[in-house]
Order: sequence, then C-alpha cells, then structure tokens
Amino acid sequence: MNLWLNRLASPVPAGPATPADLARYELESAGIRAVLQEDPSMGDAYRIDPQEDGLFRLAGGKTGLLYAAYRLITAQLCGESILSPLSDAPKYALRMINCWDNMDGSVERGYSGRSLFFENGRVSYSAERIKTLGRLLASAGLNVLCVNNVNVHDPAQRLLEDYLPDLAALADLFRPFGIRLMVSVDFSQPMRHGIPTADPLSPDVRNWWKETAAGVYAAVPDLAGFLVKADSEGRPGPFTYGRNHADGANMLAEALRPFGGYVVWRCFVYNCRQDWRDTATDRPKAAWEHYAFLDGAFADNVILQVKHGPFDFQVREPLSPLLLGMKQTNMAMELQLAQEYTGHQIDLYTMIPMWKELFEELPADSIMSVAAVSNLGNDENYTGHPLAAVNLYTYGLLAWNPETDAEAAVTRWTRLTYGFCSAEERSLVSLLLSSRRTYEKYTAPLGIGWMVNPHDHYGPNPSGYEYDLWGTYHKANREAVGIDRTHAGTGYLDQYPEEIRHKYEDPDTCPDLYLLFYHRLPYTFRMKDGRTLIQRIYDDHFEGLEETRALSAALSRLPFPEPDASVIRERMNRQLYNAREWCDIINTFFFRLSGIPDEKGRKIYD
Ligand code: GCW
Repeated sequence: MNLWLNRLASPVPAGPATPADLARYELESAGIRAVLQEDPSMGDAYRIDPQEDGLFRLAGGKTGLLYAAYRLITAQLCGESILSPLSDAPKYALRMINCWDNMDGSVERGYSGRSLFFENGRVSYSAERIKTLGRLLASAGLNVLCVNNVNVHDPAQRLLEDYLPDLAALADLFRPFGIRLMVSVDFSQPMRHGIPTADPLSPDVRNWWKETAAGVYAAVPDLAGFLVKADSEGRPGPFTYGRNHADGANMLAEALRPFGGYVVWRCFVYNCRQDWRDTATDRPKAAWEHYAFLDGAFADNVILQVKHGPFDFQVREPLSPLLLGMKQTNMAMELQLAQEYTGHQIDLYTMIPMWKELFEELPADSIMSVAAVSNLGNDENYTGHPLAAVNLYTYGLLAWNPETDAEAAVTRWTRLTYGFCSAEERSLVSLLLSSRRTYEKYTAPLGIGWMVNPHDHYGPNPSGYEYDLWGTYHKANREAVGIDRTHAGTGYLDQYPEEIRHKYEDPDTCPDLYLLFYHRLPYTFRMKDGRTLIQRIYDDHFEGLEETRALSAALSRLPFPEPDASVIRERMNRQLYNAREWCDIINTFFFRLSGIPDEKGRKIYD
C-alpha cells in the first residue's frame, strides 16, 4: 500500500499525546534532531531555524510544531535540505474535510469502500486506521474533519445524543494530529425531543440547541462546530417556518458561541423539483438569490460554505458569484475530492489544475476557510484508486497556501509516495497534471456539464437529465445547444462584477471552455481558431479518447509496486471503456441532431 508517508516505518504511537508530543516522537523516529519551543500565540504557524550541527530549532504554536515536524520529515523523505530559516503559516483557518459517511456504513458518493467511522448504525472504526489517517491529514496541513454526511439520516442525530461518548473517543484519537472533529446536524433535531417545531425563533428550540451544545462541548471541548445542509434537496430548514437562512444559522451560532464553535452553513439551495418546461428558472442563479441579500446579517461564528461553481461539481464551472459578492460574511469554498462527476476514482482525474484556476479567480481574503468533500473510505489504500490520493494531499497543500504551484505539489506527492527515478517521476507528474483536461475532452463539451447517467453520475447519457427535475438542461436541438446566461438570456451573468461579465458576455471573446455554459450557439458557430462548434466537439472527443489510450500505455510503463500496479491497471481498463463510450455516444448524439459530418471523416456511429 503506497501512501505518501508510507516510508515512515515507525508506527503512530498509542495513547494520548499533544500535537507537540507527537511532533517530538515523529522527529525522533525519523532521526531528525530538533529542539522544540512552544509559543501558544503562534497557533498553526511555525518557524524552523537550522543550526550548524544538523540540529533544528523549532518554534510554533500547539499545532504549528507538528506542522513544522512534518515539513522537516517530508523534506527529508524528498531528499531536500532546509539550510536557511523559514517561517510559515496557513492562509485559511479551517482546512476541512467533509465526510459524507452514513451510520449504516455506506458513504454517499463514496468510491473507496465503506465508511471509516460507522457501521451497522453505530460508531465503529479501527483505531490504527484512524491514526494513520490522522498522520496523513496532518502532514498535508488539514485540521478539521466532519465525520458524518450532510444529509443527516437516522440515526446520525444520535451523535449529539447517546452516541456522544463514541464521538468523544474518536475526537481523542484525532486530537494529537491537530484535527478537530465537526458534526453535520439535522435542523429539525429538536422535534425528536418533544418540541413540536424547529422554528429558529422559537424560545424552546433555541434553548434546546443551547443545552445540547453545552452537552456536546462537555464531551468534545474542541469540536470545530456544526455543519448544516438546510432547505436543500429535501432537508429540513428555516423556510418551513417562513424564516430566512440568517435566522437559522444565527440561532445555532448563538448556541455554539460560548464554546468557540462555528456554524458552517451550506449554500447549496435550489429548486430540485423544477419542471423542464420552465425556462424562467435557471438553477445556477439560485444560491445568489437565496443569500446575497443577507450579506452582513450572519453572526461572526457563521461561515457560509459555497460549492465552487453555481451548479454542482461539474468538470468545468465558473467560480460561484456568491464567493465574490458577500464581503460582510465569513465564506468558505467547498471543493469535492470524491469523484462524483469526475470519474468515480476509476478514471484518473487530478484536480489541482482546476483548483488553481478557482483560487486565481478569488480575490484576496474573499474566503476565510476551505472545505472538500472527502474521497476517503475503508479500502486498504483509503482513496480507492491509489493515484486519487494525490487529490487529498494536494488539497491540503492548497488549503494551507493557495499559491502552491500545481506541478511542485504533484511532484512532492509522487516523490513521497513512490520514490521513482527522475524520468519516471516526471512522466507520472505530467500524466497526473494532464488527466483533468483529458477527462474534460471526452465527457460533456465546453462547460455544458450534466450529460452523465442520472443518479450514479458515471458514464455518458446526453439526455439523462434533460427532462428531469433538477434544473440541469442543455436544450440541444437540430441547430443549437446551450443556454444563454447573459443579460439577454437568463441573466445569470448579471450576478458578477463588471470585469467578469465583460469576459464572458460575448461568445466571440468568451473563453472556449466556458462557451456552452454561458451561450446558446448554433453548431456552425465559428470558434476563435476558425473551427466550427460541432467540429470542435468532435475533435475534443476523439482527442480525449486518444489521450486516454496514450495515458494507459504510459502508465503501464511505470514501475508501480503491488498492490497499486494491479489496481491501477484494472481501473485504467475501465477508464478506457468509459472514454470510448463517452466519445462515441456524445459524437453520435450531436451528429444525429445536427446531421453535420466530421470534417476529418472519422467514424461516428449514426
Ligand atoms: O448533487 C448532490 C449530490 C448529493 C449530495 C448533494 C450535496 C450530500 O449528488 O449526493 O448530497 O449534492 O452536496 O448536498
């Protein structure tokens, strides 16, 4: 099993330890001589001072010392020397992993096996696996883990009730790694306790949450807070009582404030019962419509967590306008490591190039935290596909410092994990970095998204969501495809500042990869490079398939150890099948509609 710290032979110690104790242990086991000085005011920050005799002086906060230790250890494993003093501190306060784990042991959108935390309706885990995970997450700089699904199904409410001691025991295991737990809560939970309402303005409801929070923090004093999915896809929320989301979030915030906890409130609110005939509603506009007017109305321990795009983790979406527009509110951007729409951890899909694009568009200080939906599970390698671990690790590096260079981050992961020779390392890094673009080419074209099989979201089905309730339509007909989201169309683009509107509003200057997200265009539309839109769709799909074949051949030449080699080979074969299905089905779909043949005469099935 190849995990990025698997060359650390030492077991993670048993028993209680502080992050500083753990830092000492890890350094000693790695043979690194260091003197540690704890400065509580430094928090996650640290300073490393190399001395002349190979000794390091480390200064840092409680968790900062641990991050310093992992910095030294990873440098050592990568064969790098730290010769001059360096200081570092994370850009974002909460660097969160959101696990969508259910108490029955299943994981919503999980592609790495069963839950690491739950089975049979109970908290259930291997302490050894949790410690290995803690070490992995801490070494990547992550510091908050939400254990249960945002869809809080029975009996997950019991985590705040009779399962509290189990939650506390799990928190104890993660604590030395500087990882604080978070729990997803059910907004209607007071109704399980004889209160007839969950109205956030009801005194009984407010008291119930205050008392519950007191009990929870008595058991887990450093709980990071509550994560809430309300009024979203059937979940209960304040709308039932005619209240808005500031009323709901602030009520919970009041309960958590005495304990320093946050309410992380998701903004994934839209009409999921839309009629496909309804052209007045455009789903990407929904989050802005529900939240923008509430800017400034949220308590200071509320964080609004917004998916990076206005839809739902498609291969390419613009940055959500909400992340740009709520200047008086604590904001977090939500990413998705779980490859729901991006290949199920079967297809290779390295996310950091996509994340870099998002972070580059975010103005400084527009968000204070980041979250990512977990790709973890109880498979031996934790992420199902051994190479999907690169997403977990590099997410941590970007959450610490969004300016981290993509190639440097992927190279670091590759070196830590496999220790290949330099030619092999370069080859794997370049395959990983190009994998997102390849996947994008063979799936839904030019930002249109959603041409997947409904429900499980793997494999092509160009009209699978076309007449469904979810507001995700492409409206391809014989002449044209796409939805006009400019001012003249649905007006979605009006939610952005002027410079962004300007960048996308004209199809002649709109960046190609977003073209069909913003515009409805005829197949004969001339792209900037002179090709027609239909030709570009065909070309991308054939290229994506060819690139997948080349990827498969190149991967097979790399000396992966077992069991990784077998798993990678098996998944690559499934990716080849998937890429061919996508290429042929999408090309056939557009050929049948448009009747326009491929200029290059390649095989398109009619
Ligand atoms: O689109 C949906 C996913 C759901 C998920 C939801 C969300 C947890 O398909 O599985 O539910 O997004 O983000 O809340």
